[in-house]
Amino acid sequence: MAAIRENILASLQVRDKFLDAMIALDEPNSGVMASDLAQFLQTNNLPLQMSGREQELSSYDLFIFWHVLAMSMPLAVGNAAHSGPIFLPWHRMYLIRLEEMCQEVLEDANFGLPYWDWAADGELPRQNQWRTDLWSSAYLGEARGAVRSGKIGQIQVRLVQNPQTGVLLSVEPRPVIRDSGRSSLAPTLPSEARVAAALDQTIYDRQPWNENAIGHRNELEGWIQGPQLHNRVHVWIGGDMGPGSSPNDPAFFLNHCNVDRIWEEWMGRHGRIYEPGRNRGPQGHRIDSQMVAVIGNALTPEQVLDPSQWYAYN
Ligand SMILES: [Cu+2]
Repeated sequence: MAAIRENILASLQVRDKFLDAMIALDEPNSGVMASDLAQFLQTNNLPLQMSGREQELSSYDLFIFWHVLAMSMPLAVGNAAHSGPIFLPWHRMYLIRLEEMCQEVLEDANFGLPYWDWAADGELPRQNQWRTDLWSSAYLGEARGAVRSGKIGQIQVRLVQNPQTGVLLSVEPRPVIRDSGRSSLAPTLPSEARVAAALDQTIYDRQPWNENAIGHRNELEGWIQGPQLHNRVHVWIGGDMGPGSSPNDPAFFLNHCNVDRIWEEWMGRHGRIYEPGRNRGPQGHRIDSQMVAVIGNALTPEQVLDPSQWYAYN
């Protein structure tokens, strides 16, 4: 049976399960050491450097590693997970694998990741946007500063990407850090009108397939007059949501689940159509390109275009 993905504010049960799963996955008991990842990068000649303290990592940390790695793999257009058509399918695969891991630790095969409908909060007055229930100890904890309250207060950050050098650092475990609503680039959350504009786009993606392309993917990723939508939520939260290690903040998954939900809505309206197809468009972004995977089998955009075998949105 497929999982149902719900609004995190709509179900206390889903909220609790999500937070419990985050904590459980963050236990540093994966059997993988920081030096194992550094070794893996070297052996496979991958374009990512890693340094810092030796420590055992959590399963959660492997998702951080995966995201940073994909982001560090440049393609003719964007990278293996961003700034091109692959952005939406790659993050869909990534969330599917996280959802599966949550289901395992929760022993609940029907658990679905929750989403955060950020555009609803984007309609609030600016000063209220970072003071909603979501940023309380019952949900995600503090909107600003070190997150020490509630269940997310237990989450430890161990892998951080240096935004200047791109190096992935294994650091002394510390809390998640946020700086919500203080960025001059994104003083407010995305608006409903902006989501509607992304849904109105009739083309999924098109040439030049990058941050300048006119289409649904680029509207939703948020480069057009950016930061908008997905990008804007990263910038608005700030702190750990900034660099490539942004999945360190569980808010990352709520953001991306909402992004994926909007993409689903778009496909419901315009058809399950992905561009570019086979043998055309930039390498690594095609419908039959194998996406970069650290956990689970590498899938293609074509294989995730219809997610109904895994989940549906409520
Ligand atoms: Cu990403």
